[in-house]
Amino acid sequence: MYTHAIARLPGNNFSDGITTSTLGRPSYYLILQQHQTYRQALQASGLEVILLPAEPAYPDAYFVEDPAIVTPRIAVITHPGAPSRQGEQLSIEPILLQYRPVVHIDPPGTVEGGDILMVGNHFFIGLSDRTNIEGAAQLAKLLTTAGHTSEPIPVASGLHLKSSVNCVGNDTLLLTQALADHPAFAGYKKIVLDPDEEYAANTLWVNDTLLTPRGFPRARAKLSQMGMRIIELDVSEVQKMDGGLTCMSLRI
Ligand code: CIR
Repeated sequence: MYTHAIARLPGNNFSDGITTSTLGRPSYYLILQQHQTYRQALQASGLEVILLPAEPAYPDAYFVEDPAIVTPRIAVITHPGAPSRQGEQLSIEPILLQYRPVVHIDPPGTVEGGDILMVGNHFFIGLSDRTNIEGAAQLAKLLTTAGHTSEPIPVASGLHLKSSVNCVGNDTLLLTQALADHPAFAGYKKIVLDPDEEYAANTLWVNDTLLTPRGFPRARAKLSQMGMRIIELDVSEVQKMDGGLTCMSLRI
């Protein structure tokens, strides 16, 4: 069971962050509201939320999932692959030191937490524009030392691995059609998303609750088979910045 979540307020320059989206200019007023509702959903899922102040030098820093990876045994401080995000990890480290032994990814290795999918004791390490082979190799070694297993998997579409696949409990993966037949996921139960609802792949499982983006009714209906409480959240402004529900917290 998770007990805590680290989150960070979006800054008023959050729209200067990296995005490939064509959904329009995001609203600061709305993202603050959406972030607050997200924190309330984490609290309703049983977590104490540790809220960090915005980091004006890093407009993407509220996507706290990327500069660190927390496992039940260790916290890995990453070296993010996006140059504008390198440095976000510095203010996360002192907080994680209170909860886990901390280890590091060092350059030229790059890793972003959005590429790291934990399923029980096993970790899928997405190889993407943000997570390179050197970073993945460093991470695999750190995970092995901590008693975890891992394997690399290429990210063929989307920003990060977890843009397309997440674990929603009970050895079940919620994933896109493109990943449904991937041999790496052969041993798992699967919920496959409709092509026009792929954004819902970024659903966050927290204890006995699933936090899922609002506006994807067929995904929601499929998720109901998990027998968990489902909280739908409007993350329209987060999506405009290429982010989603998993990205905005580190669960501990
Ligand atoms: C970026 O491009 O780095 C941010 N605008 C979005 C990061 C989203 N993070 C995630 O999926 N873990």
